[in-house]
Amino acid sequence: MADLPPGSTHSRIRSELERRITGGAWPVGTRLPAEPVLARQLGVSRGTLRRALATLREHGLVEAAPGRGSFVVRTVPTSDQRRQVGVVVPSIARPSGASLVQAIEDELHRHGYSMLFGSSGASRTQESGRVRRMLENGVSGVIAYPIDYEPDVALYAELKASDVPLVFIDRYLPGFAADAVIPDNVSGAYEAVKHLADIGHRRIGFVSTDNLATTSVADRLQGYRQALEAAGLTYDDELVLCRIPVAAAGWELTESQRAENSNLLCEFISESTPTAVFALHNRLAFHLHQAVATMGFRIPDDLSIVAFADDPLAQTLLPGLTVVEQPRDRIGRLAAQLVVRKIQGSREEPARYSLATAFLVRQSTAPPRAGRRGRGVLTPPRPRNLAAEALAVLRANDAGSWTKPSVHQYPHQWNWDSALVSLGWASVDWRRAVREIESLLDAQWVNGMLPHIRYDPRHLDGYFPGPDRWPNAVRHHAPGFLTSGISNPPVLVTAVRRVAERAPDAAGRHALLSRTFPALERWLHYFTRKRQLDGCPLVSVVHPWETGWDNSPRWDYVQAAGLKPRQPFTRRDTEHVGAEHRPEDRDYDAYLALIELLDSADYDIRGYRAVSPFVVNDVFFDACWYRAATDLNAIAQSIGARPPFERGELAEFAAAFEERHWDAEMNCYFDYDVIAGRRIVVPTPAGIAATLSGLVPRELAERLWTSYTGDGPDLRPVWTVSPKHPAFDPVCYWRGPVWVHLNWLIALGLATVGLDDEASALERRTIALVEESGFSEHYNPLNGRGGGAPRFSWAAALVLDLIDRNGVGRPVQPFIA
Ligand code: 9WN
Repeated sequence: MADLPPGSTHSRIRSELERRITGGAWPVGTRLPAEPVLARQLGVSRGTLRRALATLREHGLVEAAPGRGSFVVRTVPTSDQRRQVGVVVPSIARPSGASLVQAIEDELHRHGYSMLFGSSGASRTQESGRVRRMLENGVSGVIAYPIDYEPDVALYAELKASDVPLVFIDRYLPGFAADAVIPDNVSGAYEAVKHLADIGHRRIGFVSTDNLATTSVADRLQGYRQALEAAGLTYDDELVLCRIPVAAAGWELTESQRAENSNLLCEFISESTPTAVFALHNRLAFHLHQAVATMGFRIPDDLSIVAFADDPLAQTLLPGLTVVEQPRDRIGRLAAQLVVRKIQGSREEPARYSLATAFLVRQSTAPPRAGRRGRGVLTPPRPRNLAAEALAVLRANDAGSWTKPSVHQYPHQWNWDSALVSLGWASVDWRRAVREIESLLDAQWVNGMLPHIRYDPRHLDGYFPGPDRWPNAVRHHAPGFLTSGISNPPVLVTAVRRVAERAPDAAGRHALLSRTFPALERWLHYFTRKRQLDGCPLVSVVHPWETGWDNSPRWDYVQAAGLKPRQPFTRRDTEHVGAEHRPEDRDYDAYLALIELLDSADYDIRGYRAVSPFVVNDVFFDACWYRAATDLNAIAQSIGARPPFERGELAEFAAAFEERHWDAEMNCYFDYDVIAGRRIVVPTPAGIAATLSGLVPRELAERLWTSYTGDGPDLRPVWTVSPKHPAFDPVCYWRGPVWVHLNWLIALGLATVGLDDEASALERRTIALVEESGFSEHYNPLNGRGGGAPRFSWAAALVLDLIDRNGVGRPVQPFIA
């Protein structure tokens, strides 16, 4: 006998026959076996079989032709006979969705209906695909939980036009007349925020996802505003964080989504200083709870949290969360009743049913602690966990084996950024630091050059200029890479030496040094062999981007020459960062024109020099090179290799450094314009960073430092242009702002010449600046405010390094040979 479904014998036989028909085993036109045969096959009496066949005839599936037997006439029962309702929600995997669907299914069943379920994911195509398939399958009505962002209004309009009963749950589509069953979001949020105000909170934050057009989100925001108003509090944009993508607010997050959330939330709490927060839902409350724990905050002592509860799971994870409870069961049941009523012919006008929520006060809310009310009083209640915040930044920017300087602004691997970032990784994950270094070396050119950008093919649209602007670069490196055609200050060698010092054991240290040594040697030799002109041993730098100090006034003379590139271009760098923080268009004209000249000369220094106005001996670059050479000699010694730079060669370099960079009249080190044969006399800390080389005597270094910092006794050090210089601009990039990595390098330089107190004071002030303003690309030296791209990797990495060395107070160890 066939394997029959459970139930009464007659209904089991009916289901089995129906399965054969709807499942395709008996297509339309099939003649059913004669009754005695079929009854025998199924192991039932002819009477039972007849009753089952009668039901199939009623449902229009089978017809009897007198004298010829029974035939299949259709494979899908007509909709009113099928008694099925389609239910589409974004995901059944969300616990909140599951309980709603459960309530709907129960209620439909009570009315003699079954449920056809579909999940729309977060996609409009999936949403309409699921609903259309349900209609094809003959559902008589639809209950829909529309997707976030842009639900398919046209699809729902079609349903209405074809008179398919439709009920929305959880949210509604503004301006679209259909039944909707929702929680009373406005009153629920109102009650929660009023509770916070009633117990004394004045700085109440709102933390939400970024789908503000979704009615449930908009309504909760409205309730928040109304409660503030009722409590006599002013709505303040600063206290509202609505930037978390819906996909990043669930339970199943990637490591980088988790880090990005944590970062955003920590930044919000430390910068906007709320004493209490209303969270859009309890998954966000959970993320917030975790994020503030990394800052050393306790709930509710340091921060009260209340959330709209749409997910029972959070209760088990966060015992004691004060919540607005959603009447999920009632929402599901009412939606099912409404759709059934409509299917059965009710002509009621569409209406919105807002079901009352319940407010449950548990342990996550308490009156604000004395001294924590209002801005200014609150620097975080207990020491901020700056290291955890820094690590969250690194994790958010982590691309696997290398780190983006900042997610949106710089989506590729940059040379000196990655080098310094490896120091941050070394303090938390040594192997990750090694990967950072090795991935950088992988892109080395055949001639030894280490490019300033290694492009990530997945993000070519995200940054200008891309590899197409360096067309001849492909001839110089291994296939499969995309790189720029210039290099960067060689701080990597120093970084490798420091990372090696942190190795967990001697074998690891030796392996790292001996693996990287040949590539580092080839790179430093590239500068002396392929970048020397006129017998001078100093490095000929060919592009402002190569110096890393792009629009420093040190290079203004090139931009003033009015260079224009041949190919037109569109800048992308001001899409995420204000134009006031960035170079000007004429700077970009010069940058692109220089690239064209360099690429046409196939990256040959002599060919380029013949056509370009820009070839410099950059004092900062040369200091980095000299330091790198001495560090590499020390590395060689430690692995038993021959030191690559002989005394004589170093002495010649040192003499040229003195001759070209020292300006006796101005008493400072400056850059040298190789084309014009003159010094570029612009006072910037590049002259102080000359100390990195180890070539500057202590007394002189002290004078340089005192004189430079003396220009701005009340400013935050180290401004990248003297405030006394006409080009000084406190917010524009390399024309005044403070940079964490530069401070770090200058502190290293000061320590190198023995100015330990100055070095550690600078490190302390650098940490204080980051504590004050977060991990920015750069900072205004007048007020400390962050500028440029946010959540910047080298700021985070070097703060980690400083903290790890207990650097607050202890200077970086210079260890120069
Ligand atoms: C061009 C990545 C880099 C830094 C540079 C900084 C800036 C790039 C740009 O960002 O330069 O290389 O597009 O502005 O000037 O020092 O390495 O952080």
